Amino acid sequence: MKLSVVLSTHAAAFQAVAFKGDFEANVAKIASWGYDGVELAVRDPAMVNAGQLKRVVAEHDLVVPAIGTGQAWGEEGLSFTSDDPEVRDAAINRIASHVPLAAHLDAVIILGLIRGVTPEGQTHEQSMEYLVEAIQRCAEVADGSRVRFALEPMNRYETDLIHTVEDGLELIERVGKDNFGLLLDTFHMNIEEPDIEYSIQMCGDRIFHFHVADSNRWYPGAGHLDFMSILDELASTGYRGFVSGEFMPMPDADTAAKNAASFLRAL
Ligand code: LER
Ligand code: MN
Repeated sequence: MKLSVVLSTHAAAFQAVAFKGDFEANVAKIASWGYDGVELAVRDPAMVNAGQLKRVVAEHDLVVPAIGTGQAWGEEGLSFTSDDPEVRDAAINRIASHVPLAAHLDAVIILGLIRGVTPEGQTHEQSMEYLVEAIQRCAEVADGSRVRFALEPMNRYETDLIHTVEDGLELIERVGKDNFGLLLDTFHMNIEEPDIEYSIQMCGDRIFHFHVADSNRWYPGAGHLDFMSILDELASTGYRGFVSGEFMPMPDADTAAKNAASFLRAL
């Protein structure tokens, strides 16, 4: 099992990003705890130096399995499903601008909060149409490259759009692109999936990335999810990607990341 943890390249407001701040020092610490990779939360690729970033990560024998994009929603309000066409275009262009960075790092591009929420006065179906079109346009930008996109089903308190694997698989059908799949997150699954293991099985080879946090969104081992069973099921789908820690910095970021690595390695 390859392990990574989420690291923000800039200070971020999103609480479940354990590490923010000094990039190089954080990469060194994460490597020292036995991780194989760092998942990067990048608000805007124009703000990062891709070559330097890859060098720092490689110096610590790490790779970047995935790039999170949700800060563009959290901090700038960019959304695939806005009722303002300029905002939708800006969101699509921002995600498209991640493609060269993702190609450089061989990383999956995460589509999480960038899908937005249905605005007042807009129908759910209209949002779904915008969402399908936005993903198709992004996927086309990456045509001919190895870059893939993973949409994350998320719990009902964060968005009204795509809560479960079943919703995600329907969306995959509508989008109709091979480079589009799902990111499953045990925190969201614990809230929304009728049966976590069954949903993992259903998603099968469309699992492009995997987030772990426990039931309380602390590090795995700090709550009541059955990670032995969940990770067994994940392995049985043939998934050979990263299991990536996305949890609260509780009691603090270092303790959380160290405990997550030792708990998951012991399994
Ligand atoms: C992002 O990966 C995530 O899981 C969301 O809960 C962000 O708000
Ligand atoms: Mn997540």
